[in-house]
Amino acid sequence: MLTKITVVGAGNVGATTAQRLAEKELARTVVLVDVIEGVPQGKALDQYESAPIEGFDTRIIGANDYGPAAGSELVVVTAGIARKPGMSRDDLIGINAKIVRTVAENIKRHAPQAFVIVVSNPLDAMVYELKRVTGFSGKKVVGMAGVLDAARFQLFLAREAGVAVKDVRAMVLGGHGDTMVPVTSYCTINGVPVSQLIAADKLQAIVERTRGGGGELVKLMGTSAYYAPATAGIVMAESYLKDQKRLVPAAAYLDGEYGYKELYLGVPVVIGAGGVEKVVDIKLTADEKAMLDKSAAAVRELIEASKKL
Ligand code: NAI
Ligand code: 2OP
Repeated sequence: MLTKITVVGAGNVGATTAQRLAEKELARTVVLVDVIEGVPQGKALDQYESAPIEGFDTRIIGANDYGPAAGSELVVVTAGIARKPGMSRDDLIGINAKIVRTVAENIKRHAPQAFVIVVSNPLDAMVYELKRVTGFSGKKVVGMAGVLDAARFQLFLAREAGVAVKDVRAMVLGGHGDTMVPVTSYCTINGVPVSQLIAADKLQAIVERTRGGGGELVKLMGTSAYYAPATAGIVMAESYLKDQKRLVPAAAYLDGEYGYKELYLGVPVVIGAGGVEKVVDIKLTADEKAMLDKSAAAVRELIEASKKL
């Protein structure tokens, strides 16, 4: 159990994340920080009042400043606006780049030792921005997207194949956007290549649904997803704090791996007590590598655009 975890942004993803961190007793204290007066304090108190019922001893505090967050060992960044119907993740950049910069300065000042998981969109550009402003090493700053995208992929595959969700293993790499790369060559159902169990046209339809998975939910709810995103962030947090060394797809800082330099992109990584302990270089088919190149180019364009804001 960590002493203190801070979640920045007390909106849908942030509040859900704080609640799950507390219910799982992953820290002694969870701090929820947001700019809206009363909201982080209210949500924190409301969640804390569920402790006697749920039976957890983690304290939840809400704040509009970073005083209570001082010395946090883990910070999850969910601050920023979410998509509305008709918007792409990239449309958020003008507002979210400035928000993430402010958040980064505060993390640097108040939690300089923290491992940081960025969730805010457009994910790959925002995690790059957070690393740039904090000056933290790539091992200490990671972006959450691949775990979520892979979970969507796994669920759709399991439903199509008529098998248990937990028997499906799948990987989604690349940027968290329309160019993401669901890697079918590494997709198995308990070791059986998925191509043996699902017809090619059905598989392609599932790949497309996965790529549009975030948009599907925005269309239904009028805002973006938060239950599965919060759960995906928790998996990464737990791997860090329990030194589980989970191998998961995540937006990691690349310094030559996969042929890319000074870029954040979704790749398989090992997360343990050292943060992003390893970027795992896997072999891809020529088609998959071409899709990853295309995705990397789109992310780089977004990073350059965010630098100019
Ligand atoms: P939301 O609108 O419910 O919450 C965002 C919160 O951030 C608001 O409460 C707002 O007051 C707060 N905020 C704004 N500026 C801030 C600042 N400077 N410091 C602290 N807090 C600040 O949005 P939601 O649904 O929670 O989404 C948050 C972000 O996460 C969005 O950018 C969304 O696109 C992204 N997201 C990313 C996912 C991923 O897979 N990487 C999945 C789901 C959401
Ligand atoms: C998602 O994929 C909005 O990025 C978020 O649901």
